[in-house]
Amino acid sequence: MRSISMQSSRSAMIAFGSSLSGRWGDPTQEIVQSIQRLAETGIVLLALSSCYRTCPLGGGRQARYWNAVGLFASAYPPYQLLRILKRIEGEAGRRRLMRRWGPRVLDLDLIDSGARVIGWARRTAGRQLLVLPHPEAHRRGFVLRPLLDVAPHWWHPARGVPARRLWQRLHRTRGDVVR
Ligand code: A4P
Ligand code: MG
Repeated sequence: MRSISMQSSRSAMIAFGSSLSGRWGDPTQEIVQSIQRLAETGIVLLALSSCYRTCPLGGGRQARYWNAVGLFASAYPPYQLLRILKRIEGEAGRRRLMRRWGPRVLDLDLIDSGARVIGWARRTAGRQLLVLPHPEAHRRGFVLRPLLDVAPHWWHPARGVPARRLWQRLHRTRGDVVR
């Protein structure tokens, strides 16, 4: 596993989620192909977590998700990274549905970029273009569990709490991640 300091402005942590097949194949193929697209853009994978089978967060009957987290090196500033992630979601065939947290071909969330804190002071003011760390990451086992595979010493930059403690707290109350 190659490594990078999480404080480095070049480090980026990306969470992958998929519950539907798309243009590139089944959910795990969607994730693998998206990593290939990131590499073509110069966003280089340093470490990839296991792929976890997870219970869906969101309403209605839905298939389980596949989730993973990757640690990357990239020269892009965070807004540009987010734009690239949205473009790749589109290339994978993701369509925007009205329903929030509905099933999806590919979801690419920027969890961390160089330990920057962006948008947390105004978090209650509705959806924002970019919030860093991702505003829900600390509440989600399907992000925290794979994140610990690639960055076991990661601290949440806005909350000042280690990922391991966030995960332990969550795991005690829910147990929503299945390998
Ligand atoms: N946005 C702000 N900050 C960020 C960031 N750090 N990373 C904005 C990514 N996006 C960020 O996201 C909505 C808006 O958030 C974007 O316009 C972006 O500018 P989206 O990906 O366009 O839409 P979404 O994903 O449907 O909405 P949302 O609320 O972000 O959903 P999530 O949080 O991505 O969750 N269950 C399991 N088991 N596993 C999953 O992976 N995923 C979801 C979706 C629901 N249930 C799941 C899973
Ligand atoms: Mg998303």
